[in-house]
Amino acid sequence: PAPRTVLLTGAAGGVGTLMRGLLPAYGYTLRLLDVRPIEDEPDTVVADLSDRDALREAVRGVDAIIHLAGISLEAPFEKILRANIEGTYHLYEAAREEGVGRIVFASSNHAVGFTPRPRGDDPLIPVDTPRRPDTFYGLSKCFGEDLAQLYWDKHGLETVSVRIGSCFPEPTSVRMLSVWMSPADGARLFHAALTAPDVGHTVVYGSSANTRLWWDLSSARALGYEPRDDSEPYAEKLIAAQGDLDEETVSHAYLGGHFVNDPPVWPY
Ligand code: NAI
Ligand code: 15L
Repeated sequence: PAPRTVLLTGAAGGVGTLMRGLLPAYGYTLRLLDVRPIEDEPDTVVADLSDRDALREAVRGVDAIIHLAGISLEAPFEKILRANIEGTYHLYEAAREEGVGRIVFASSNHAVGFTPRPRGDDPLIPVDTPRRPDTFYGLSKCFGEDLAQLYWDKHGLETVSVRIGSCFPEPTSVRMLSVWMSPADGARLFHAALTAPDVGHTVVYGSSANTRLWWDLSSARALGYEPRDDSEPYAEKLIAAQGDLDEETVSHAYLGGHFVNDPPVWPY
């Protein structure tokens, strides 16, 4: 049966807030979890990913989990270790113990951020390109994908790992013209990831059908995802303001953009 009750971790964050607005229209009842309380959402489980008892209670009875919680930028290794590596492990253990069948894991393009971006007629980057994290943050997403594979092979817990590009209301940089995932397409992709049959552990890129796309969306489309948005209408204005990507600038050379040399740092 299609999942109906879904635990959304990281529900107070940017993507979590967007998905709280969009996913109920697909028929889901959302249970929310975050270390930060959410205004007007009194039923949020306010808990840290290190709190195994709280996680176990939060996952009890849900059909699936969308796991967004964690540090979403670069940070000292010890912080990444606690929130993203140990935290994701604790969530998977809670899901296994409570018999949850599927997790949609918010991986990131930064798991492959040191992959040179395609230029000219280069082929799109496939989903099985060797992982080349650009930060400790990206490294933690590599760990999450491997953890997901282990829990599928060993415990039959399914995961779709979504290497999200940039999920924001609008693209705000020239790089984002290639990697943008509109919120509406994000909801379409999460819905496909929750409902496609027999996913085992599947890795997909998460973006809209951008004219300037860098990676191959075929594994996402195989889940039934049909993106409807394209960043191209934003191109002229962004390029006029920022200049086009060039051949010399390091932060223009790789999928991960400025994460390779000047990553934004987690402020907490
Ligand atoms: P965000 O930083 O806005 O939200 C993350 C949320 O997780 C926050 O509300 C935070 O309070 C919560 N959190 C952090 N540590 C926690 C802990 N130890 N226990 C419980 N909750 C904790 O990030 P955003 O942009 O919403 O991203 C969501 C997820 O998607 C993240 O895992 C991020 O790495 C991933 N992602 C996001 C992209 C984007 O374009 N926004 C791109 C690629 C990946
Ligand atoms: C990410 O993984 C970050 O969580 C998000 O804040 C954006 O910076 C995004 O990647 C990106 O690559 O633009």
